[in-house]
Amino acid sequence: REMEQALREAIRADQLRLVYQPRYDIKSAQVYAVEALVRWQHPRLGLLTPDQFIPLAEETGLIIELSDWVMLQACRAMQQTLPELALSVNISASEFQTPGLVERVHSALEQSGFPPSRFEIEVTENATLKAPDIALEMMRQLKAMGVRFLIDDFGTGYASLSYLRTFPFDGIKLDRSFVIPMADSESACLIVKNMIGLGKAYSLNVTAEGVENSQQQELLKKYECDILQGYYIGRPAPLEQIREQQAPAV
Ligand code: G
Ligand code: G
Ligand code: MN
Ligand code: NA
Repeated sequence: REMEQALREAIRADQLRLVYQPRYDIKSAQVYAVEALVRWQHPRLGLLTPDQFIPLAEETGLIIELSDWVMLQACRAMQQTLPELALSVNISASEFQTPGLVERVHSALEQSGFPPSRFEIEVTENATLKAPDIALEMMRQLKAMGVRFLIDDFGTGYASLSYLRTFPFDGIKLDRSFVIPMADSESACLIVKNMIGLGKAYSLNVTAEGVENSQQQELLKKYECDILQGYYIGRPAPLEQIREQQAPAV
């Protein structure tokens, strides 16, 4: 419980940090959006990654405060630094099914002046399992504001295909475990090609995660993937660094 108290304080004492990873649009040949990823600059333990504290935040309910901080911070920083790009944030499955998310998102957007039409929420396939009615109603309300929803880590969860019809998702992000083996496996290529086709058949925007080299990039272009994300495109970094990379080369 010591860690719980420490996390509670971290949120208030400004120990959380955000890094951002670019998402590159193939058609326009430009970075289209960034994904915000949280870190904890712990005074004794150093920089902690989400897997070291998000589970605790979920168990203790602190995830609500943490997410509010992430959403407001990311929206404000984007408005100041890269106002032309879209922004995606991760919302935990447990949080997705709690009432109040609509108001909380609305509040972050309003306080920062960030346009809802450039705001995207990433959730895993399991996010609607426990309370599908709450999830569906919440999605409808946020979509009416212009917010978009993406399925994160697509292909690794419990979703059936009917799921894609039931919930009004706008896009899928193919999990990197499918993308990484593409360079040396024909069957991996065939699977990714068909996952992209499946996404298209449901009119979903398709992001490939884990793009680590030019081979994967070329194949994904050939398969008409929409958006690329991964170390080859850009590593998660502070927003100022992303902006510098965005500047035209001279
Ligand atoms: O940031 P990293 O590259 O280590 O991401 C690890 C995991 O942590 C990813 O699955 C990502 O979805 C999750 N994650 C990153 N930032 C947040 C956040 O702000 N909220 C939640 N709920 N999960 C996050
Ligand atoms: O689950 P989510 O997609 O939100 O996870 C984001 C995580 O993926 C972060 O931990 C980030 O550092 C990591 N990541 C981003 N790009 C790559 C990549 O090209 N290869 C690998 N192995 N991990 C990546
Ligand atoms: Mn994500
Ligand atoms: Na992912």
